[in-house]
Amino acid sequence: MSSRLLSSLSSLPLPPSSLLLVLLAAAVLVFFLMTQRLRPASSRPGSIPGLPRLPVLGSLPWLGGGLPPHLLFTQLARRYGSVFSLFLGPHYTVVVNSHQHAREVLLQRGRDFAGRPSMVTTDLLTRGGKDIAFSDYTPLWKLHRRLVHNSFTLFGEGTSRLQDIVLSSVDSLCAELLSNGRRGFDPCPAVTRAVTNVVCTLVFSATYQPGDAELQEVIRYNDGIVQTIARGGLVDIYPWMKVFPNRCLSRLKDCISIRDRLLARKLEEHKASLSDGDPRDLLDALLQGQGEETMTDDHVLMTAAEAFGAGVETTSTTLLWIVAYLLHHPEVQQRVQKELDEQVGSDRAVSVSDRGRLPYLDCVINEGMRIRPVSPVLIPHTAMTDSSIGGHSVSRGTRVLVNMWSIHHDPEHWDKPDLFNPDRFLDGGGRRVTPPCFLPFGAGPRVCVGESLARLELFLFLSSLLQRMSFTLPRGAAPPDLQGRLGVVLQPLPYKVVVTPRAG
Ligand code: PLO
Repeated sequence: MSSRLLSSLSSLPLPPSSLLLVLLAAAVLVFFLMTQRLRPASSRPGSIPGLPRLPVLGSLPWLGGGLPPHLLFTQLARRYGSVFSLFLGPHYTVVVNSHQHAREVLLQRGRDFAGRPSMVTTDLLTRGGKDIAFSDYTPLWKLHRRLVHNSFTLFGEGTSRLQDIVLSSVDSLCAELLSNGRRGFDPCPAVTRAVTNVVCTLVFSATYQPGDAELQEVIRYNDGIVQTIARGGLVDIYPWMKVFPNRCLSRLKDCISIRDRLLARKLEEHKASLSDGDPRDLLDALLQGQGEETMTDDHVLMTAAEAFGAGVETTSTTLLWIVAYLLHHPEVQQRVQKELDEQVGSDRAVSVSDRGRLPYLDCVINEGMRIRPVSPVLIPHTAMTDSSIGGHSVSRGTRVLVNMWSIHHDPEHWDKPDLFNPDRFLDGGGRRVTPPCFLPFGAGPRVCVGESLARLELFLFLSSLLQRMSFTLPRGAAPPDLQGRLGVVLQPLPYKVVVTPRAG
């Protein structure tokens, strides 16, 4: 989240009234400057080296320059060391850039650092933390998370539910992609629609035809949240700014109320037709598991909304990154297709049980998530007790940012980290290996609750697509830009493909 806080700082999208306030703050600051010397972020002996800071603004003036946060932090780590500190406005924040320290924060002392800071935009999104991803660590959260996890297993591995849903959606996705003929087109809308459809079926049993009005509404409000939650930046650092008119914040509120109307309708429909039998979808499973006092309707709704949002944004983005890399590396695409031809053939659909036989495809998915992690800086953690990182003491309330980007591009652990090379996930004997510095879903108590569902979905989508079609560049077109754009997730810039059916 705070990736976006920072990225928005370079452009300072402020309404005039806030601008006035910032100017005032700047005046106060000049006064302080004249009376005080710059202090580094933390000047106690043994403490974490860090950026300088000013009153009110903290280290923000040193974070400009237009680089997105994951790259900026990677650069700062070269200067200050792999663990460094800074002040985001008034908030003392430690940035962790190596996998050893990330493991300390996420795993070894995972409980100490399992808290979440409260932020204006995410509090709005989640009705004050009644979700899983952004909510603080409490006994109720643990219970809630366990329930969600159990509900997910009803659809994931060991069942054919997800497979049936993905495969029926892939059919229409293939038809849609192939309908473009030899013309180059942007695959993003079709892929997003297909993934949205799968997630809607999973969460509320809704399946939509292309062009369905409700589906369009869902896509539109989700898009609005993605764009605004990525821009409310300063409000999340200085919560008092929410009292000033803010275009992004009001758009976010509008989208949230559209979402809420839709969700409330789904909830009522589900409650009216709920039975004790097998849950039809995630919403049923949550309602059935709802203990009277603890899990309120708000919790159920926020969980469903979040499962939906996370499911759509992360999966579609990962698929689009992988396709972008396949356009750069046609030899990788051919090798995946060769594996598919040998292990599955073209007469039947790929199934979950083929996964063990398709190691190279798995490596391609892993390499996609390594080289372009959808969450290059994980959602901020906070220290719930006094603790330590790398032998430095860290006091309660400290915010901790884990820079997954620098961990996934660390040249000490990855040979040529900028090269897309799925073979790095195979050992000499062709067996799959998972290096310790590969953590695309985070780790520990806050690890992504949808990890196995996500892996399964990526596998089913990608295998079915590559079994039936090939992706190539339009004639004369340059291969896709791989820099990406950081919003709520790291997305590829739009690019064009030509899709050709495979024989068989
Ligand atoms: C995406 C837009 C939705 O409308 C709301 C939503 C819920 C959960 C968020 C997701 C958004 C973006 C990706 C996030 C996910 C929770 C975990 C995931 C942040 C904002 C990542 C990548 O950490």
